[in-house]
Amino acid sequence: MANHLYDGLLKGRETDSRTLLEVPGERSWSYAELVAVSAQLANLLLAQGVRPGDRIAVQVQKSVEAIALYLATVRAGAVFLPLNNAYTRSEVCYFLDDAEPAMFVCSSERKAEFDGIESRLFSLDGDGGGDLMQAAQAHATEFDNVAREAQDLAAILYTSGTTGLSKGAMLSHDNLLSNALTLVDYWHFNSDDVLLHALPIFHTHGLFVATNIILVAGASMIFLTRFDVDRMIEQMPHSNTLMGVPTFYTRLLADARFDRDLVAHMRLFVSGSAPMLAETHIEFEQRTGHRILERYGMTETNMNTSNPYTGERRVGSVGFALPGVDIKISDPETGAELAAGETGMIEVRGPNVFLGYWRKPEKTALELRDDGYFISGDLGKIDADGYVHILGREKDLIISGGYNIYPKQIESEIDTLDGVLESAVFGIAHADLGEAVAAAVVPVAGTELDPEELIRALEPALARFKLPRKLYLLDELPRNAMGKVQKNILRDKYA
Ligand code: MLC
Ligand code: AMP
Repeated sequence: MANHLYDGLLKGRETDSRTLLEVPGERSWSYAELVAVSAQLANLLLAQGVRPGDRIAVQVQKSVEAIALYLATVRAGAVFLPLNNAYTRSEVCYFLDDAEPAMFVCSSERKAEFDGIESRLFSLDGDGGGDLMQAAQAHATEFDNVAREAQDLAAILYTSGTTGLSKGAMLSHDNLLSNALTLVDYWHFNSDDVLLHALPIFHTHGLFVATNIILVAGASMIFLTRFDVDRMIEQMPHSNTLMGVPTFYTRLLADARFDRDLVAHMRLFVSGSAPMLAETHIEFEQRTGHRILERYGMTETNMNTSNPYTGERRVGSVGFALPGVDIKISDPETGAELAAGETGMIEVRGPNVFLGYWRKPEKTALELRDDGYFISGDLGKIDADGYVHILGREKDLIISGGYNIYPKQIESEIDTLDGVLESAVFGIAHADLGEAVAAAVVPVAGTELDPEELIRALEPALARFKLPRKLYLLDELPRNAMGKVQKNILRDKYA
């Protein structure tokens, strides 16, 4: 039956014996093989009673089987809900409570923590082990897809939007497919391309941009389970395109083996998810002769803007609104549209813009206007040539190595610790990660606190990438006349 996203991604390539994925040192997977495994998994989902619209929550290591599970979920008409594998048990509990998934797939280790609490619990490990694939093997390698239309829900990705509370962004089949089709065209992807894939697959960038594009183009990818400079340099000669966060590029540039000869054959380097410094763009071009193509996206909208494939890739800009996407700049206070060149709130409208936040209509109403514009929380301007520039963020957010970290969550955890009166969490410049987490903590009067111990005490609650890398003890937090904490003062002081 017609399944909007699956049909658009695979375009009848179900029996194609060409390589889709190559896991270096292990094996290659053809389109046909991955499709067959996804059929077994889709049959398993149905046999487990999964119904159209049910959520499948997934917190697993990056693996080919995890990609098959994504496709299986789409084929079964269910909703894919990937979670960062660094999330702690307590963070995962929040998502499971909120999303009420019909099934939770996690590592064998995590499964042991949830046994008896969650029903329909399966394990999938990085090497394909665990009981999910065992159970799937009993099922047929063919599957009659569940019918799904353009506006049906395909995925939920948790994000904190412009506020600070984690909300599930609901993405439809067409949100994902329309964006992948646009990007294949805009970035000239075709079936000869080989993408070096080193991003995690629990976020928009690695899953919906990188993977969906490769599927739509009928291309292939070299699938690295994580970013590692040695492996990147080893595999670069076998690929012709790369997508990464700025940290990928600064780490490659820090290695002398990454030179003009190594990348002479490369067709395209794309960067996004975090701002890339002008100096990185310039150094990259000087070293390699290639200019990185920077684009701008978001969990709620997939990709919004991109520098052109041909034509000037303007350093310091995230390029033009993609075809079919409208970008406007508005006054953050009044919402009134501003003139070209003026700085304000970036708003986005188009087939890429999500359906709203899962079970939070009041939050959706605050960020998604009736006329379809999504209020991004990013501040910027559109220059006279139509290039969009991101100039800041209104949302209180730290982007560290491409991961979004919401200060409010960390402050709430710090404030529960014994001896803490209050805290403020902010980002400080970090050469490798772009920004790193720092915290200013005010002890209760007369209490002695130890910064290292405070950080350790946060470990059960927070994924490790969110832990403050610096923690300063202060007598009081800087506040303005309204009593609001002035994080800019903290940022400047500890820069
Ligand atoms: C890992 N660590 C981080 C971190 N990643 N700390 C802060 N920020 C990060 N991003 C910490 C770990 O907790 C660990 O701490 C230590 O660093 C080493 O862990 P690692 O796993 O070995 O790290 P590494 O492999 O070096 O990972 C760094 C990275 C990775 C930059 C390669 O974070 C990464 O792949 N980032 C990409 C994120 C991404 O895909 N974002 C797209 C979001 S979608 P300890 O204490 O245990 O030693 C989006 C929309 C859009 O934004 O526009 O695309
Ligand atoms: P997320 O919510 O994880 O999808 O992160 C989206 C946010 O990442 C955006 O709202 C921007 O703040 C930021 N972002 C993505 N791409 C870029 C870019 N090229 N330059 C600057 N910021 C970016």
